[in-house]
Amino acid sequence: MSEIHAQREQLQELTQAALPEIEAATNLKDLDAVRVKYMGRSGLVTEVSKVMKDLSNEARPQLGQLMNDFRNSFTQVFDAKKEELEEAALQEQLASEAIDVTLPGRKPTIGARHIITQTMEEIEDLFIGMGYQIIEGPEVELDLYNFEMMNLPQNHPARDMQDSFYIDSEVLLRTHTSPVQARTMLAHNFEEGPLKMISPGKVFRRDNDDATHSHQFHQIEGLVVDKKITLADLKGTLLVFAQQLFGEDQEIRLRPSYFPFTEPSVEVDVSCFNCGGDGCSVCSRTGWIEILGAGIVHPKVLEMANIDATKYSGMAFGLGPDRVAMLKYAVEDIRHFYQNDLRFTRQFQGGQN
Ligand code: FA5
Repeated sequence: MSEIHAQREQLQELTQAALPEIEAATNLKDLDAVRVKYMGRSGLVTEVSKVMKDLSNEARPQLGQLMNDFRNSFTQVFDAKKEELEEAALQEQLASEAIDVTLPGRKPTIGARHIITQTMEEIEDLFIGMGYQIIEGPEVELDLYNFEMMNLPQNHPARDMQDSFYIDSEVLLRTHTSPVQARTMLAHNFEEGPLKMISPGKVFRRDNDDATHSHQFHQIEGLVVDKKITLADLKGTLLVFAQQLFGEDQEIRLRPSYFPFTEPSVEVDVSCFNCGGDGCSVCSRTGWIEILGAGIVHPKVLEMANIDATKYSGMAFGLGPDRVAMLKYAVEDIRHFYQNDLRFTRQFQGGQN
């Protein structure tokens, strides 16, 4: 009897057992378990090969050949089955991930520009059309620009009207956009032409919040410095502004007022959008609503910015776009703008993103 008779029989039995097991596997995991069982490092075929070291030189290659034959037939059937199961798994995955192209799409949520932003951009466009440039200034500002250079020295009583949030004794959150006037005047070269700018941005005051006051709100500063600027230029400009924003029939009214940085100073009212001037609850029965402060730039302010006040004069205004938006869209409480209530903000989407 041959030296490797037992191994030959074992391998035949393994072949007869392994091939049906491969065929019976229904998924890749079970199939791999069959491979490990027969061909793994401590699998059944390795067991058979353990006698190899005790065999004669003639028998050793013979057993090697038999084992190769087993491996070849195992691998052939195994690979075919693996391919078949992989294809089936792929088909299953494709079927489960199928996209129904006839389903309606999911609409992405698209935000829109806030109504205050829209209002400010409308005002900016209007002044750009009149030849103004837009200049922005810092929200954290020096006392020097916010007050001193606006002719509001330390301990000036008018500082009380703009109580602020101080960072330290020199630095504060700006209380108005007027400091941009000082910064721009200092930087302007009049040999290149007159100065015409607006400056939109956020301002902060230690005001108690109510229907028309917020501790953080917006202003748009306007400043023109040239030769022979008068109150007539200011009135004409503000009338164009009011009529473009609120309608051709809009009238404006200038009332004497006081700001330390303008002389004379005025408060500007527009006729009430709600009653057209007859008097109603929106305008406290006066027919008018205040939207901005303005005036002729005080000569001291020009001089502090190194501008010769005997040669040049200026007009300035500071308007509140929050109040403008309240008037334009009949919003009865300024706090609505800042509460992020989607039922409110969605009313102003108007297709503008
Ligand atoms: C000023 O702030 C001046 N700097 C405006 C100015 C500029 C005058 C240039 C002359 C020349 P006043 O404090 O009045 O002025 O504010 C201007 C506008 O800001 C007001 O008409 C109003 O529309 C708005 N405003 C003021 N306080 C608040 C507040 N707490 N909440 C919302 N809007 C406000």
